[in-house]
Amino acid sequence: MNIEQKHIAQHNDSLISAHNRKLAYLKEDFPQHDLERAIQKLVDFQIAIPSWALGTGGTRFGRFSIIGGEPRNIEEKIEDVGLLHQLNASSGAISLHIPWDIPQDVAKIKEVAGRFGLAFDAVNSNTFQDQRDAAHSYKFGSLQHVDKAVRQQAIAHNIEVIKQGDKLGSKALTVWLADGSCFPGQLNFRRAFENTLQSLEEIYVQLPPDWKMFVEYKAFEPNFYSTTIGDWGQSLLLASKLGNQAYTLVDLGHHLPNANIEQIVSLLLMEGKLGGFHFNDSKYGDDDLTTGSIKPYQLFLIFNELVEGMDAREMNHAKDLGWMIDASHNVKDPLEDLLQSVEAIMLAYAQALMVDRPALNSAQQRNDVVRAQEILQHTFRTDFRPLVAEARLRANAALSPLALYRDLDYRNQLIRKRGKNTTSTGL
Ligand code: LRH
Ligand code: MN
Ligand code: MN
Repeated sequence: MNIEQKHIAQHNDSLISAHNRKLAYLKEDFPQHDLERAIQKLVDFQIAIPSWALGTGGTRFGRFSIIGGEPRNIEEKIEDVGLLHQLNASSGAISLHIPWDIPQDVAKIKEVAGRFGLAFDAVNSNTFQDQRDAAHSYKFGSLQHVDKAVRQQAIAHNIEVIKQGDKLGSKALTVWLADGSCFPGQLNFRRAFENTLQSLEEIYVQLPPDWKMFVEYKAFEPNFYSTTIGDWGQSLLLASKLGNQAYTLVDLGHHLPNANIEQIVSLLLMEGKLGGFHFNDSKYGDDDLTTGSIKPYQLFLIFNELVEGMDAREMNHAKDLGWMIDASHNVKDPLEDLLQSVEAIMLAYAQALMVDRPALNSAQQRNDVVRAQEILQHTFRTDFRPLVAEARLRANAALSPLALYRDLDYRNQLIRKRGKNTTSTGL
């Protein structure tokens, strides 16, 4: 399904005078050059949507398919991302998870993606669930497993995922392992780590030369005593040993409580080993809530380090890292939730772009703690939403994507087309 350009135009017409008024306030307070630079960067910035977030998610305590109209196959998942991209012009890619997604008809999948101008971001492998008909179980791990046959099965799966992703035009493999242990004594840590490294090496050598491998870490869950790639140190160690195509991936929900994620980001960037992000938000652990819904200041501080560090290394903000959402939950229309997440990410990025960096540097050099804090908080508390909206306007998208989605009653259109009782794969 497509949104007609005339609906976007009518929607924008109805909001344009209020929008221009808000933008004019910013023009009074900030140099035109800085605003224009930020708007252009926002136009260029794209965030990949995870295929597994498009249906209503759930937890091990239940899954409520209350929405309806959820995508029934990859083509429909791509169409949903296409819809988001038409609304916000910032969701120009999809990240697949194999075998939750089984890209059978590659030509057709590429044709649908092409219709919406979508790219395929990192492909994700899955060795945290047993697949039907699999010869071996991952109950005691996959790439770390004590039995070489199990490791080989997991290695072969990852190589297969690279092949599938390559056909679609993906340029990265994300490896997240549930491997670890639940009880002291269960695992020999050193051997588990060595097995994991060796297994990753066998996958790494199969990467096409222009591909990256993202090594994702997570502190706990599903294992509750140890996780073999449990933090950024373990991930960085693996990525460094593997080589310059391997990077650390930061999922915001994967840290122990109160971890200083912005500092982790800064140091990984400094080392040239930051691969990308899985954006989400959380209050307790890996809650996978809407990005920016719980800790928006933290999100801004992360982007503040990203802009500072990427500029220091003369990196391309839009292209040199993988920007992906990783969220899945029970209570919202997933498409509305994703619009909110993308909006929150764009806003944090806009805020970080607008930080008075020379003034912040100077305050830091003078140990003027109060001034440094004031600079960051002044920017965070300024309403830069009109900059994000202006970027959308210039990219022929909607000034208020969520409002237009609701005005067009899009969910009911999807329900009419796909039915009420739809299920999709995913967590
Ligand atoms: C693990 C994780 C990882 C998986 C995804 C479904 O918690 O963040 O990225 O691939 O969730
Ligand atoms: Mn993740
Ligand atoms: Mn997670």
